[in-house]
Amino acid sequence: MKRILVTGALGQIGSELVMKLREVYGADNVLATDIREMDCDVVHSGPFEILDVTDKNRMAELAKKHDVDTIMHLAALLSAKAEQNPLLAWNLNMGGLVNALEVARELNTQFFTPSSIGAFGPSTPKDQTPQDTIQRPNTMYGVNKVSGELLCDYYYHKFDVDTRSVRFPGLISYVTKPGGGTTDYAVEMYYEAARQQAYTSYIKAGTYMDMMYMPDAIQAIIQLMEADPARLKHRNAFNVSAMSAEPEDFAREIRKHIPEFALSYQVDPARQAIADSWPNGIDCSAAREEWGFKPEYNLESMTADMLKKIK
Ligand code: AKB
Repeated sequence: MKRILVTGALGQIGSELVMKLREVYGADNVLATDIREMDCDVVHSGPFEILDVTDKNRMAELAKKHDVDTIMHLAALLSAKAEQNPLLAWNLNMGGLVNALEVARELNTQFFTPSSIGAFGPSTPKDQTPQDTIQRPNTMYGVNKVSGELLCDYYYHKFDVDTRSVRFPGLISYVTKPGGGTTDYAVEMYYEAARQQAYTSYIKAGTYMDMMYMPDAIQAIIQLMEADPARLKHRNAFNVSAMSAEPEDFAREIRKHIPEFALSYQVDPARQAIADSWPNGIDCSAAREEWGFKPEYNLESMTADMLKKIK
């Protein structure tokens, strides 16, 4: 049985991951932490503590107090927000990560932190982007993610910390909205389709990016952390994705449920530039071969479920 500390537990991934982890490992075995407190299931269904991830002493104190053997470090600024405030992103994303890795090293815990398709850049092959390839991102978020992947590998090789990670694509969820990302348009489109049958996209038509439904993302984290380490040739981080899609693909699928749905465009150059620097679609064969990654939802089944749940 694991005892897990989750940082950024009230964020887009955390709010669903914590609930699933509590179901699998028992509510008392999953300590949720975040910089703020909210009136929600994560706070009420098990242990919760306030934690600013730049405060390493407090993180270590909580990890010891709750006797954790696994750290899942999620607290981070997303791509668009990071571009608006690069220094804050560096301090939070890298400062938080190195603190969490240090606590993992001191307490000899297992460690997970998400990387992203943002770890790729304009010189990366755009289609079927390989697991091992050029990573020269031109965004602060991307710089953080590549540095994070290297740092996690370093802690694995140098200190024997059992670090594991995935490169998440845009994550679609009806529970908690993302904030400050580039792929957020897809989530917004579903909400606006349900609310007013229309959406204005800040990403232009024809811009393909990888996407995945949140239940598959949560399942991937649990599966990777439970995987037999002897099978892992890679660690930080595995390509994972369930679909490559552009705005018109979402609109077409939504119209099967809401025929009058109208999609228009008002492109945001800052977020479009980030999207243009990312792959169209990544190759996930290493994740499939090394730990059995197998997403359940495609664009069609995800859209049907999203619209049903939002309504
Ligand atoms: C973002 O858009 O910043 C994130 C990501 C792909 O990492 N959703």
